[in-house]
Amino acid sequence: MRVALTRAVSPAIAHCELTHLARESIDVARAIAQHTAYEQTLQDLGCQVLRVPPAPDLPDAVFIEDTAVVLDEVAIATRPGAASRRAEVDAVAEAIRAWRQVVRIEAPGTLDGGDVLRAGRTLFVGMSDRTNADGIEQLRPHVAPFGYQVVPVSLTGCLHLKTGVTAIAPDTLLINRRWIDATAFGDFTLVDIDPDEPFAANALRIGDVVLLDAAHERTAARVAALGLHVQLVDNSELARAEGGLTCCCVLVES
Ligand code: CIR
Repeated sequence: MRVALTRAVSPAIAHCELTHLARESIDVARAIAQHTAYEQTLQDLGCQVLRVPPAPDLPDAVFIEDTAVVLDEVAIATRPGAASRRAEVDAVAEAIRAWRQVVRIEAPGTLDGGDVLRAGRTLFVGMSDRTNADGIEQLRPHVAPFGYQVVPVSLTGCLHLKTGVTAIAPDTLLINRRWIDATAFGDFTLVDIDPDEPFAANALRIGDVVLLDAAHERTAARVAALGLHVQLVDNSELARAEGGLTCCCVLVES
């Protein structure tokens, strides 16, 4: 069974962290409705959706992906690069303990889950403003016993690695090469996003279905043309908080 951990949209989301976007007003009711529809989509695709207890005082808590990296063998509770987000971690780690041993990234290391892209036994890790070298070095010994290699990736102009590259099939990555250094991905087929849709590379793959933000229909057409099964999800409000589709769940194969 596949569990998708999610967390409610905070009523304080207007105070979210923003790095590369200008602050725009967020329609909280609409954000909640879109998030509920996203959870329903995950459920329709066979996930058991479980909500971690809400954290109304933590504006970015809905972006649960950043708090944990869950592998088949172990889970890593992160230490987010934004200090305002560190209090999000404990409740998520506690929930994950039902399925996995949980290890932690400790200070001075920082690591955001949005910077960790798993592809087979490789963990590509974005060297972003949120994830530092110490966090990456702490990750290595946590995962090496299970055969994972950690490969740091340079990025510029976007928040996290997965803002600019995600897997849409086992050997295929969807990428924005303006933001992500593609040289790390030599063994993969790379599919470029439509250049007019810079945020389109954040795809969430559930089984054989590729979820994409409905705002990125040109990129969706490119992915569908590969013969992949694409489904569109409306994410207009959380996109204003610099969040994409991967950010709002932590998947646990149980
Ligand atoms: C932040 O800046 O931390 C949030 N406003 C957005 C986090 C998005 N998470 C992700 O890309 N994994």
